[in-house]
Amino acid sequence: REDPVFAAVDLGATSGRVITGRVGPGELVLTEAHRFANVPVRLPDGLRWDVLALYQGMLDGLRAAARSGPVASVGIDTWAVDYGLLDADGSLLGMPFHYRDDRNGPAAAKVLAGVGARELYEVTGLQHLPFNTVFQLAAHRSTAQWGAARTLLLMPDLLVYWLTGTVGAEVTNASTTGLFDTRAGRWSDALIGGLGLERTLFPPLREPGSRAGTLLAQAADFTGLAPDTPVTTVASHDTASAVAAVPAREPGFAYVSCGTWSLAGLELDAPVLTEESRAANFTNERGVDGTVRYLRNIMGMWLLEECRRTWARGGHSPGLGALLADAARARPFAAVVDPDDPVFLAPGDMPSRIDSVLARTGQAVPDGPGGYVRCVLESLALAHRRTLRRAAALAGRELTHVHLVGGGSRNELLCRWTADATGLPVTAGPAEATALGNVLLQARAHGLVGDLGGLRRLVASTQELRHYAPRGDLSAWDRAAERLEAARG
Ligand code: LRH
Repeated sequence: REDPVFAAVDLGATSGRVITGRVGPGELVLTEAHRFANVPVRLPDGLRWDVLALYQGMLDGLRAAARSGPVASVGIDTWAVDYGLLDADGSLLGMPFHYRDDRNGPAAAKVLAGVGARELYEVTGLQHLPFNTVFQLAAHRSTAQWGAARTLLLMPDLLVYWLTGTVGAEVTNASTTGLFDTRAGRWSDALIGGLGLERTLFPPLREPGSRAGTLLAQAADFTGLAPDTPVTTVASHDTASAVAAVPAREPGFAYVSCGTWSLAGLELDAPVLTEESRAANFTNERGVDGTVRYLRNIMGMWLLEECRRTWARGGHSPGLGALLADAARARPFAAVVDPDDPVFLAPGDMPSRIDSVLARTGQAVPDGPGGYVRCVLESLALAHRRTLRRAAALAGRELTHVHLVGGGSRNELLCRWTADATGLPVTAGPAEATALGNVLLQARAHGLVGDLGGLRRLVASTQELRHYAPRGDLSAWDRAAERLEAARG
C-alpha cells in the first residue's frame, strides 16, 4: 500500500499554491501541484482581495492534485486577520478588504479611544497592528453592507465554507482578530459585547486536527476528488503552520518565519501579557496544541518585493539572482532603515519611501538597485536581531539557535547576515514550512505522526536545511544597530 497523500492549500499575499504531501514512516515528500498569482484589486472604495480568483485557483490546484492520485484529505491556510461577511442566506457580501488598505488607521484610533490599548492587550495579548480584524470591523461598520452581515469568516474559513458548506473559526487564526481571549482560548464575549458587535457574527471555534466537513458535490465534481474527501482543519493561520514545521530537535529555539512578513519570536507555553511586552508590541498568537507564538511582525521581504515591482514598472527588471549578487558587492552598512516604519506598509514606490526615510535620518541614498537591496537585507537582519533579543528578554529565555523558515530562507544573504548580526547559529529552511505544517497537521489527524516534537523531527530528518555559523565582526553590527536606534529616536 502506498503512503497517503494530503493536499495543502496555502495562500500567501502574492501567490497561492496547492501542494501535495506524501507522509509515511520517515517519509515526507512535497510536490507542487499548482501555483497561481494573488493579485489584489484596487476598487474605488478600497484595496480588495480577488477572492473568486483565489477560490478558482484553489479548485484548479485540487484538480491537478487529484490527477496525480488519491487524496486523503485537504487543508487550507492563508494569511491572518482578513475576513468576508456572509448575509442571512450565506452569500458573501462584497470582496474582502486587503489588510494593507488604508481605511484602518483612523478606525484603530477610534476603537482604542473606547477600549484602551492596555485592556485590549490584557485580554487578547495581540500586538497592535492597524489592520487587526477588530479595527477593520470598526471601519466596516459604517457601510450599508454591515446591516446585512450575519457571519464573519476569516479567509481560510471562508474557503472551507465554499468547499464544504460548514461554518467555523479556526483558533490559530481567530487569535489574530483582537477579539479572542488568549488565556481562555475562546472568543472574548466581553470585548465583542463591549464594542457593540453581535456575538452571533463569530462562529464556533475549531481546533487544528478536527474535521471541518467533506466536499460539496460541486467541488468534488469540478476537482475530481472523491465526494467523501475530508477537509481537515489545520493551523489555518499560515504563520502557525510554519512554526509547527520548524525543524527543531530541541525545545527553546527561536524562529523567523520569513516571507512577505518576517515573524520573529519564540514558542511559549503561556502568554506574556506584561506592560513591557505590550509597549514592545509583542504578540501572543495561538499555535498548535495550545502553544503561544510569542513574536513580532517585521516588514519582511515585502520591502524587497515592492522595490522590484517599482523597478519593473519603470521598465527595469533585473532578476533576483543579479540583484542579490549586486547587493553582496555593495558597500556594507551604507544605509540602514527601520523596517517597522509605518511608511512602508501600503503598496507603492518603495525605493522613494526608503529615500525619504534615509533623508529624514541623515543618510545618503543607495547607489543603484544593488545598494537598495543591501540596505533592505541588512536592515532586516538588524530587525531580526533586535526582535529576537527583545523576545528572549521579555520572556525570560536565552537565545541559542535561530531557525529561519519560509521563502526568505532561500535568500542566502539574509540567512548569513541574520547569523552574523545575532551572533547565533542559523538553520535555514524549509522554504515550504507553511505547506509542510499544513500537510503534517492533516497527517496527524489521520494518525500518522505523533506530537509536535515528533512532527518537527520528521521535518528535520527529511527536508534539506542549510546551516550558517555566525562569523566576522559582531561589533560592526553593533554599531549599525546603534545607528538604527538613534535614527528611530
Ligand atoms: C503572514 C501573516 C502574518 C500576519 C499577516 C497579516 O502571512 O499571516 O502572520 O500578521 O500575514
